[in-house]
Amino acid sequence: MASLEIGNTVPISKIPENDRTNEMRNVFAAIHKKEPDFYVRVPGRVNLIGEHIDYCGYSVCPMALEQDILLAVAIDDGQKLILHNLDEKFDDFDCDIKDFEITIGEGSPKWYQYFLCGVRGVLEVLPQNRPIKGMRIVVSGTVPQSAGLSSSSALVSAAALATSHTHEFSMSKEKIANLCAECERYIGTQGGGMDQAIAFLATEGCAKLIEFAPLRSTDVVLPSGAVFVIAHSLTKLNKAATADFNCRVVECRLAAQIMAQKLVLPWSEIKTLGQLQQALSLDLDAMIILVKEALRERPYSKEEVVAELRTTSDMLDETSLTLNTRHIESFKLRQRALHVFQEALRVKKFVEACSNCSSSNSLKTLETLGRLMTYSHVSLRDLYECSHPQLDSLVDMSKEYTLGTRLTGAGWGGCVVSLLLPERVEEYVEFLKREFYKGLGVVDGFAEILFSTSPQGGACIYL
Ligand code: ADP
Ligand code: NG1
Ligand code: MG
Repeated sequence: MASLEIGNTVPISKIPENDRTNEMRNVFAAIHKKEPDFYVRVPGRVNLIGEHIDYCGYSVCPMALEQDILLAVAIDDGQKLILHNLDEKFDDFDCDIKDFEITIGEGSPKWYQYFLCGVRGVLEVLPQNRPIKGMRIVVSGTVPQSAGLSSSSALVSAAALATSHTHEFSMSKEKIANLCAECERYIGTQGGGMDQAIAFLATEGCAKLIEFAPLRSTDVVLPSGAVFVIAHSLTKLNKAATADFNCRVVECRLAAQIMAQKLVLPWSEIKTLGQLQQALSLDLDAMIILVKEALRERPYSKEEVVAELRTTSDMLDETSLTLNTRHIESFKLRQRALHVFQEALRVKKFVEACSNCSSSNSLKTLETLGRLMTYSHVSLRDLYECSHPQLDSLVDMSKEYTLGTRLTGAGWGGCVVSLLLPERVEEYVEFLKREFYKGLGVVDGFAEILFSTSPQGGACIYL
């Protein structure tokens, strides 16, 4: 479909007519007695390789999914934000758009709090004299939730895009992606920005190498015979409901800071392993050797970290920990840092293999990519400890049919992504239905939990 793209901003095109958009229009009309003014679409993503390294400053290689968050939006002069979700498990919500709090308590945040993160992010950067407008919104989401396919960022980013379009405040894709990465942190997780970046910067037909600080994206053309299949382990984790995610962010930070201290660098200025590498001007192989020399295998107690850094517990809370990780007493540093540097190397090799691929070496290339994906999973399971027995079981069962399989997204449940040759897809899917899902009592509804996928485009606005 022809689209109007001004510079590097989110494209605007005509709303596609299909059952879903018709349902949204009808529900919207039934509730609000009028048509939406515009729609916003933001996709979920599958990360092919580069897991848990974006928040350390390292590049990742995701692609956008067909599954997305779609919003129908009408601008509301009454300055109210009124939300309705087509999924009945999500309650209606409304508030004054100029006066709301995002207070995150125990357990999973409420769904609308993700939405409010995106609204807040844009309102914070609106020019002072811009009148604030309300929005009436109907939400339809098809990204599996808490499954590592980035439903949270699709929702936060859709909310931000709706708010910016309502206020005629257009930003470059990079700017709004960075803004969404920042404002999703109001939910409590200290993510790195991969999800919001691919949500805005994806283009149909290729995966992306996403680099950070400054945010950049480069096409990664996948070998022509590559098919990616996503399989849900039927376990889930809401990443903001526990301290697991932030604990890993903090372990990487402490690893960087203790290594910095040992090398007589100003450790409190170093927040990520990437910053440490930059300060040392070493390559990734040298960083791996350094980790093995500087950090021991046995976990560090908080007391030991404090002693290594010649600081106090209160100071450590301030410089290095998040609110929800201050109670943690044991940190694995060597394992987490090794995963990060080795995974960063795997991303480089994955992208290099794709760019060196030609018709004469495409099978060899696919085997290389699959091997890198499998090694990535082993590292996430053993060094990073963010897998789940059901993910591991899916990975093990997939070996016979796929070139490589790994957990995707943050883990602790959720989905695996497999690389396959086209001729093996059907038998693999049938095998999983029979040998994995049937044993768990699932015999239908596979469209949402077991599907092949190809790289889709990024966020857009429909009129
Ligand atoms: P993910 O791996 O999918 O990003 P998260 O734990 O980060 O998982 O976020 C999942 C949360 O995002 C859900 O519990 C819900 O609050 C919110 N969410 C995602 N999709 C939707 C949707 N379609 N409607 C409402 N809330 C959603
Ligand atoms: P998911 O699993 O989609 O919530 C999270 C982070 C990413 C990245 C991956 C692990 C957020 C919003 N997303 O994704 O930044 O760190 O885990 O590679 O925090
Ligand atoms: Mg998420």
